[in-house]
Amino acid sequence: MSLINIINFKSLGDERGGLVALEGNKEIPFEIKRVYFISGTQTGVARGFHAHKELRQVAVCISGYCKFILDDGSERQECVLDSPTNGMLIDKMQWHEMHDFSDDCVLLVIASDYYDEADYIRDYGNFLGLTLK
Ligand code: T46
Repeated sequence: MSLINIINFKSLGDERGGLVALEGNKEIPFEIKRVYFISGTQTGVARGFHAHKELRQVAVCISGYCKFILDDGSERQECVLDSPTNGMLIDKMQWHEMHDFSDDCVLLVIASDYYDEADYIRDYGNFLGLTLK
């Protein structure tokens, strides 16, 4: 089973430059409650290392690239995000790690809910325990 679910966004760009429009319950398969972005990442630094109990997210590299690892507790799969017209769904209960950020990487993340630390599972052992239930 593929854990990697890529959504191809329509490019509305023309000779003046690129443009991608994302709307909730359309290109993004949920109502959008929050948007954040990660930038200025240092070489060799990795992020993530958690899963969410309920949150669903779509990650888009709007500049540069980075590598994602998704893990459902029984399988780990890798994906490089390197295009502003590709979004990757991070579903609930998918352990995710981000590695190998390019210097120019800007990672935009669109989320289905407001920030809630209680929704994070930051311990891999706890995550594995919950996936076995
Ligand atoms: C995720 C991956 C893809 C907030 O206060 N509000 C927010 O909306 C976010 C996203 C983070 N924070 C705080 C929580 C931490 O104190 O910012 C700090 C850094 O967050 P964290 O270490 O969780 O960052 P990443 O890059 O490991 O993970 C982030 C998201 O937190 C997470 O939900 O799925 O990006």
